[in-house]
Amino acid sequence: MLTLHEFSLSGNCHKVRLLLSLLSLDYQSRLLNSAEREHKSESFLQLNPFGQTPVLTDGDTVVRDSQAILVYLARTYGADEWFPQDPAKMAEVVSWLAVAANEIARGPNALRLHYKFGRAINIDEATKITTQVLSVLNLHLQTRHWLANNTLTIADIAIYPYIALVNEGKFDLEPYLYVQNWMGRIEHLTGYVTMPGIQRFSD
Ligand SMILES: N[C@@H](CCC(=O)N[C@@H](CS)C(=O)NCC(=O)O)C(=O)O
Repeated sequence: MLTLHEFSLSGNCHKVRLLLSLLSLDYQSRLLNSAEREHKSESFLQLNPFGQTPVLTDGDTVVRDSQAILVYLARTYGADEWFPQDPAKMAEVVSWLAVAANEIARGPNALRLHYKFGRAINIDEATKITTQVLSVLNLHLQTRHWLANNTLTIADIAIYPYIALVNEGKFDLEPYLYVQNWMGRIEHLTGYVTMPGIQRFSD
């Protein structure tokens, strides 16, 4: 049985929920109590010594980190396209997973952590990174439907949640038309699931 150890308001957890749903996989949710700092408890640190969600368990297999979980689910349960074995195609997907772990985390995610949850951050720096990553995404998506390999992959799933939640970070997506169109395409996928705070661009 798949178990997702998660926070309900986490975009990193949401990307896993989204892929689980798109792949029609049954799983149980194990919601952690952040107020009681359950993610820093002895038992949870056994699963992830960094004390962070999401963690996925699949029988005896334990996978921490949202990007790693997407890779695991795609290769174990999905069609090859989700995370292709062809080296060049795989590298293209990984290049976007790296953006999710770096620029998205330091930009859109940081702004939301500040404005929604009160985290102290460098607002100018996070705004600059967010503006840059959205400009790159918008240009990239001007001539493409999906981020990598001209098909839906875990790159799209890894990048989507914190872009769709960036309005909670007081950042306006209005100038980024091609990003909006891409978000609309994701919202139309069979099995798409949303979460509180997500801004939708489909009708
Ligand atoms: N690189 C990790 C980041 C995970 C992360 O920052 N998780 C947050 C929730 S979105 C968390 O558990 N924060 C609690 C903490 O760091 O103490 C991933 O992508 O899974």
